[in-house]
Amino acid sequence: MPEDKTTPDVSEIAFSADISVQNLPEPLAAAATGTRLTLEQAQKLAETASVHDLGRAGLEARRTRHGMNAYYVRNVHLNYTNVCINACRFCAFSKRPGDEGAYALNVEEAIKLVDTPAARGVDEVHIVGGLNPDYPFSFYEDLLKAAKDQFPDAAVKAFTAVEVAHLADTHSLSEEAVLERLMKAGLDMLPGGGAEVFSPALRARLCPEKVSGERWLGVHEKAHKLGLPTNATLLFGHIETWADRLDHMAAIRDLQDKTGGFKCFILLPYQPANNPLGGAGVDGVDYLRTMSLSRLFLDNVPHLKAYWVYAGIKAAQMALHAGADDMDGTLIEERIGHAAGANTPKGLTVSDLEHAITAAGFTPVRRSAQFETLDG
Ligand code: V47
Ligand code: SF4
Repeated sequence: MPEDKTTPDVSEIAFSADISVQNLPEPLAAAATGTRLTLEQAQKLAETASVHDLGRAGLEARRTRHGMNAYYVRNVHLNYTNVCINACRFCAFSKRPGDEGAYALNVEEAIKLVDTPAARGVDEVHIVGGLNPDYPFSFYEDLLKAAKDQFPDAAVKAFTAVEVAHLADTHSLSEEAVLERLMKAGLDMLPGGGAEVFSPALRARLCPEKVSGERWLGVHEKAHKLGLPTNATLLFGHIETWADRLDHMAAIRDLQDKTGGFKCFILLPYQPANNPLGGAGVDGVDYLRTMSLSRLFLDNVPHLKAYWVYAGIKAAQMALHAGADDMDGTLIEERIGHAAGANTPKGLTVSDLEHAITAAGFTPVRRSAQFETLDG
């Protein structure tokens, strides 16, 4: 068969000498090769550096860590309830009790929802929900145990720091006690949701009922001390400034210096539909520049996720060239981003994901929830 010349070898283009760190202005060249950026330097880069320069530096920083690998996970998302006592202004997922479309699954119903042929053999079960005060504490333990029974080979990554704090408050327990009981029931990892943006002034406008950024960080610190790895997120592209984004990342970097417990940082581009906040959402160039700056600034967080559900598959492919090394997973049925207008599929097959990664010029690598490499 003659060689297909219509499809260029992306990896050769992407990694040619022209786009190496040579001739990058400082402090980008130094950051690309491992020198820590100060907040002031990062702010200046955010204001002045081009998407191309940031991208070259971000790509170099991700290549140093992960070479040509781009990770994905076979996973399933399970949202056990959308009933929530909070009303975050960006959220299109939550409902008040009794509202049309409000649901609160019991353990059997929740497990039935993910008992599908597509979910067989997943390596990660991601479970989150609204803050629903009607569940007894035993529900969370039973849900973890049932998820472990249903998916014995999978890691269970469940309950954001916001849910953990809610459980502590509503059941008069310390956050440590909540985490310890959940770990005993099968919790392997905390997801990174609920961090939003840490600025108190912004939280007062975006999510006034939500726990503070300080408390979110405190729950993650306690989890790390108990040996529970976690992820971190930033919701961006709404009303925040670059200074807000960087302050948020600085708080994550500081905690990571102390504990080393964060596995992955995930940029969540704001989805603007069906919520009271509205707005335009994130454009592609802003997404790529923010990805590169995250890779450079968060020098101590090993993985950076291009979450295809919120970014779109094409932007996520480009993000692999801007600093990201992970595409998240198959998901099967995502609800939070889709409620807010994400126009991506609700799930992808392994072959879709591997194709997206390969077409972008990278090597697909199947991983566990905690980023260990898995076979095939
Ligand atoms: O906690 C809510 C955010 C999060 C909107 O840890 C919104 O591996 C954008 O955290 N636009 C859920 N974001 C998603 C999440 C996540 C996803 C994949 C992997 C991991 C991980 C974590 O999405 C929520 C909230 O912070 N969110 N509404 C919105 N309109
Ligand atoms: Fe509730 Fe979470 Fe939605 Fe806020 S983002 S309203 S805490 S479900």
